[in-house]
Amino acid sequence: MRETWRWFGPLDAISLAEIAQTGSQGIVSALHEIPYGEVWPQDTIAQRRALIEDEGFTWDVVESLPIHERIKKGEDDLSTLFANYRQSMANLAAEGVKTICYNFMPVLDWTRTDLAAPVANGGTCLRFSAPKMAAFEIHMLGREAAREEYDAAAVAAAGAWFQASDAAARDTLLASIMSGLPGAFDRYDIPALKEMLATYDGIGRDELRANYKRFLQEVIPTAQELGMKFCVHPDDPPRDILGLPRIVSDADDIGWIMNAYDAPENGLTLCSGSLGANPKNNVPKIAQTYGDRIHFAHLRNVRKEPDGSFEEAEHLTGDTDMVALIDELLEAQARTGIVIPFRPDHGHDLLGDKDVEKQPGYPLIGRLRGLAELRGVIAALS
Ligand code: DNO
Repeated sequence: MRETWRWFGPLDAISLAEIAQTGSQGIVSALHEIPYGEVWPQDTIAQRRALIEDEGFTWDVVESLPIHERIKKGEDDLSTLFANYRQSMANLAAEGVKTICYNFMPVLDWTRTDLAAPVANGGTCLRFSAPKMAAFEIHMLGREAAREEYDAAAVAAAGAWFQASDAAARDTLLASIMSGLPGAFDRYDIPALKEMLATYDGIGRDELRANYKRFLQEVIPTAQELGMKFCVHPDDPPRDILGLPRIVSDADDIGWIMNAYDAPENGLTLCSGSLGANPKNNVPKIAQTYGDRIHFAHLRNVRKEPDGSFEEAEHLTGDTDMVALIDELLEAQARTGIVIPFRPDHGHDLLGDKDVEKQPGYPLIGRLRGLAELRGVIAALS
């Protein structure tokens, strides 16, 4: 397996020189500054690539080449957006960057309610509290239907949290929920989020799947011509939120996607943290079933709670058997002969991490600790 590290580009608080000290060989990056739906120019890609290669790395994976909301909503005339997407693919391929990670989550990317929940030995982690998310949906957005969508204990706790909260606590919750949106994407306030959600009225699971299939039909043939690999990132959390359907959450969903365009270029980003937060998922089993279509792996762990909450655990603790999972990924590699790039996904904020202004979930020391542990497992199993 090839060690990679996510670098958000020149604005990342963590420099490539620092990343070099982690021992990673590859970089995962994206042109976050370009608004969704626009073409990524080849010269801008070339500049990013030069920065990466000048420090001795290779640019292994694009994460993400984002999909415009209009595509997810399946609007009538999407020809310009699809053409732009294919042009960005061609420009990336011309620069030798051929693996594309993307997601198909409507409106929000990964969602957490707490960005700095304390962990036992002093660091902090990212946390999804079902009561707080329910409080946000029911009491801050006024989405009464959410009462039926959360565990009864979580709904009761949501009311109590909301009653006890002040404006600052509610603002912090909104900011935490919005912080999964990377780069150039606008953050929403409550009215703007309501407006955005309303544009999804009438789009259920079947409609979203149809729109996703249409996207695959538009881009996978181009990926085949260009020798590129696509790998969808699972939903995080892997459940419906905000009344929006989510269709990349479990093994059945993955099976549907792989069949929707049955070609090796239509693959999966095996994100153990996202998939591991759904109690239905056996992550090593998913890796075993779809191993030949896994083009990229995000390795981290979560600890689930009965009310639907979860928090990010250390890489080797938590609910997913990381050793069994890595064993499956190594098996897949042995079968296909193709090396799978992976990155230590989020880490805890440890030691000096708290003093650095960085992307939530992406501290230097916490991820370095995760990488070192994963590296040990890989070495032992190899
Ligand atoms: C979170 C990440 C996601 C991921 C996108 C891929 O830290 O794993 O934001 O990059 O969902 O499109």
